Amino acid sequence: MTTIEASPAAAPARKRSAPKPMEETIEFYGNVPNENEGKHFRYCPGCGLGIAQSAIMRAFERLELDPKEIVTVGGSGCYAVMGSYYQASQAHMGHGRAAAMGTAIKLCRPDLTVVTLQGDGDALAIGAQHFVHAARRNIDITVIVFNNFVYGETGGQHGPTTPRETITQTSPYGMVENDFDVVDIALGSGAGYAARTTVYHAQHMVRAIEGAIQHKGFSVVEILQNCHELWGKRNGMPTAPDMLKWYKDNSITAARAAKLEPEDILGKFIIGTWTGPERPELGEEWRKLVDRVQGGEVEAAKRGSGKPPALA
Ligand SMILES: Cc1ncc(C[n+]2csc(CCOP(=O)(O)OP(=O)(O)O)c2C)c(N)n1
Ligand code: SF4
Ligand SMILES: [Mg+2]
Repeated sequence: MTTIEASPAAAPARKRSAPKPMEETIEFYGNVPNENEGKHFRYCPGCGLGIAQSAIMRAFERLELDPKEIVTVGGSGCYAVMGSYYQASQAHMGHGRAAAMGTAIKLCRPDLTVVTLQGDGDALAIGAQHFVHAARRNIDITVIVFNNFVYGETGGQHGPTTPRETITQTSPYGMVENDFDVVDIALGSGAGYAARTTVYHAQHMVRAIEGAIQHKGFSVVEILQNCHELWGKRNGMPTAPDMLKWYKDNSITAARAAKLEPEDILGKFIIGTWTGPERPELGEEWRKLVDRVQGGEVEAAKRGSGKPPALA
């Protein structure tokens, strides 16, 4: 993976209080939608989505968010049920549309914390345009991308993040296409904060999500998440522990990567957080515009200033 140059960000300041026992966190932020849901968890045993789901709850807790102030917006994929496991409002969108719905919710209710839950296929194939335009507009939402390298829910077809030469249901002789770098796309489209982490690095994942939610503006967290069932089994890692060990052995921090030669970081997962330049946030700009228009500037605006614009 290559990540374009941006300022590596410091991890957000940690709270000094000890973490609460996980049972308390689940009690406060978790939810069992109905009796049947409670009896079986929807993910395959060992799926990395469970670890990611817990990390998101931990980040909510560290930020002391009230569940009533959180909205998750889910796309279509194995993670689509995740929103229903939280004590928070949720919207379940058509495939790829979560960033668009998140934008709408945040514009109407700037007081809410909006977090989209999306897959690599959802966010970067069918939903790619919504992703890049939400970044360009710099709406204050957090997009979480569960990157398992495939379309899991539909059987493990290749997608835009499938690594070259790997085997999927639809690339049985090896993937010949190049893959997207989620962090590069986010920063290149205008995100002010982007992070990459893995389900092996649970504490790092919590801090990356925490930093993203704290960031005022569009933020993205790419979570490398094991789908041992549909990707791992086809690529020599048939179990969840196999894949977690693979993340452990092949991840290096952005700070370390910066000191290495390009050939030494080939094929490695560079984990860390990056920040882009500060840009105006869409919701604030809209509210300023509404104030101006309601304040009687309409006619003056129509006439224009008569001068060429000073481009920002
Ligand atoms: C408009 C539309 N096209 C196709 C589908 C079928 N579909 C459901 S989930 C999915 C892929 C999901 O992949 P990803 O977002 O990576 O999530 P994963 O299942 O891997 O967690 C597809 C193509 C759909 N639900 N809606
Ligand atoms: S198919 Fe893969 S991503 Fe989907 S629940 Fe199973 S292990 Fe997880
Ligand atoms: Mg996927």
